[in-house]
Amino acid sequence: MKTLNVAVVGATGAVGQTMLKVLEERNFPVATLLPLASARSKGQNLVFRGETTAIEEACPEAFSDIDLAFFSAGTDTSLSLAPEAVKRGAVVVDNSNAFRMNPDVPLVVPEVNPEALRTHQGIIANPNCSTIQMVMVLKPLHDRARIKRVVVSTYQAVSGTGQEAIAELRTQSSQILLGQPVKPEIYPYQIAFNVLPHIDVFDETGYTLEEWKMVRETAKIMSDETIAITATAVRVPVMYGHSEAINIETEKKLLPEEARAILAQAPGVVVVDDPRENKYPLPTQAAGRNEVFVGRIREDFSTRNGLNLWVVADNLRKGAAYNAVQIAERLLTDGLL
Ligand code: NAP
Ligand code: 3JN
Repeated sequence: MKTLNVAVVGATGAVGQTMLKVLEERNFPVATLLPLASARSKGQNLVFRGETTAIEEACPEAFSDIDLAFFSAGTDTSLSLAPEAVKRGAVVVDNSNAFRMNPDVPLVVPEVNPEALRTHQGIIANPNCSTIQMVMVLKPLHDRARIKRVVVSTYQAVSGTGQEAIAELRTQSSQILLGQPVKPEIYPYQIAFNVLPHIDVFDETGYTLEEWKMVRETAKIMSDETIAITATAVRVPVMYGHSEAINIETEKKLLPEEARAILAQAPGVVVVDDPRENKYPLPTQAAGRNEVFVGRIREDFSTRNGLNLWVVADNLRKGAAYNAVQIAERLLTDGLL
């Protein structure tokens, strides 16, 4: 089996740390691992497959001997260093928004559009976490009944914002329970015991960039501009696991039991839908898992061909690191790396 020199850029972050775990769990054929981060982390150690490895500062020369680089250090780092890595012969799987809508860059969820990988020119983009878990459920239903419109509201965990936000929720929760004042630093308002209808930046339309990512990325991944999508992205005081309430209208009638049967067959999707037994997907149960969970599948009686669904996934795994490793696995098996 071919083994690869692998770099993880952003190795100290919430996504990067999950990436290392997933690479180990999947027994990915890593010959050598190069953990990269900012100058702040240079010289610190981390453990991969039981071996202590020193973190290096990400710079163009770091990619000289690298075959495959996973990027999870933000858009600016991807914009400046991903082309440098490609120039030096590496294939890049990028977790940021930097290249997602670039027509020359495949935007891939392996269960949905693996064929897009065939045309890659060195960089493959991993979609936004909220998009990934949504298209995992939409695609099989679209193939059967053609989705005309999607209305989605998200309930996104703080781990989507990174390590500092995880710490902020922990600190604020204990401060509030102890009756102490809280000082928001990462979010504009207190996140503990609160709900913020604000993820990423607002634009002149009144929508946030996170909401637009869900709209634009879904059209690209599903190769279909005809599906009307509108999104409201909300941050909730959950550590791990994004949830989504999704309403769809289809061209052909799809009964809840038909949708349930289609989704039960869909790779990477698990149906958890037995309301009489109080069984439905929960972020606490999705955390640490690679699958996308769907339940509360029910008819929308307010329209002719409508369905409501509740979809939950671990945002750091299927929403980021696991999807990225799946892309790399697929590149390997298809001889594209
Ligand atoms: P995080 O926990 O804050 O970690 C940020 C990581 O980036 C750290 O390893 C940090 O290194 C590194 N970094 C920051 N500036 C750098 C620089 N100039 N050069 C090299 N490394 C640098 O954030 P996260 O949650 O892991 O997210 C990281 C990025 O992944 C996000 O900005 C986003 O682009 C992407 N992401 C994608 C999804 C998705 O939906 N697919 C989800 C979450 C995040 P230090 O520790 O040295 O500062
Ligand atoms: O907030 C979340 O739940 C997901 C966050 C994703 C994210 C965070 C910072 C920068 C992204 C992303 O993946 O779109 C980015 C970015 O790359 O723009």
